[in-house]
Amino acid sequence: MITMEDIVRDGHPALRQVAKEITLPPSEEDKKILKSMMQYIKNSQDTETAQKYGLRPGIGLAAPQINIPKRMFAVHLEDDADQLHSYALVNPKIVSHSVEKAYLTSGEGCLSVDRNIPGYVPRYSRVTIKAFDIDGKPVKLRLKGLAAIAVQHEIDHLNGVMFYDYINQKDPYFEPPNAVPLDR
Ligand code: K1U
Ligand code: NI
Repeated sequence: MITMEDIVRDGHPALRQVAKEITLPPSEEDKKILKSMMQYIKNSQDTETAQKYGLRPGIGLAAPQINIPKRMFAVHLEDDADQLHSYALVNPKIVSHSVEKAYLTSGEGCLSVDRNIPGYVPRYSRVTIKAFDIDGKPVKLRLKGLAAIAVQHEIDHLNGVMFYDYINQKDPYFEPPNAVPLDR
């Protein structure tokens, strides 16, 4: 079971590396890791389990965050329309995106960052993702809102990019041009 002790923190080199593509179909070992990543997120969203094991709640987790330099991540969240987005994906690629951008008015957090970093993080409003599921089957997703933002945050982890890289240093609450605010 993954706990906070397995999650590397800001400053660890694993968070700044470009992760490697996974050989398809995913090996039993890679499947086991990806399943345990999804289980972490589910456990962290369960108040009792999170408290019992000291898990910080999250909506996503990428393999580099547990010091595994491979291109896979899990996302598990309910959007504002109460739609569940639960994805465990391998070798994801953003194949197209909107011109319009979006940002969470509450900013973003990260399980690998132990402090609050204020500011707007501009993301694409809508993305189309091509990836493979845990069994190696191709998947195509069209996402918007929080799900689109979470998936971009996780794909960034696969490329060694952190959410705060996008925050305007001079004015963290500078409204990004052509971007719509999203309340969570
Ligand atoms: O990748 C990570 O570090 C997880 C991170 C993902 C994320 C945060 C904010 C915007 C997009 C993606 C988190 O899950 S931080 C915790 C969080 O945002 C949250 C936790 C519980 C309920 C709701 C949100
Ligand atoms: Ni993160």
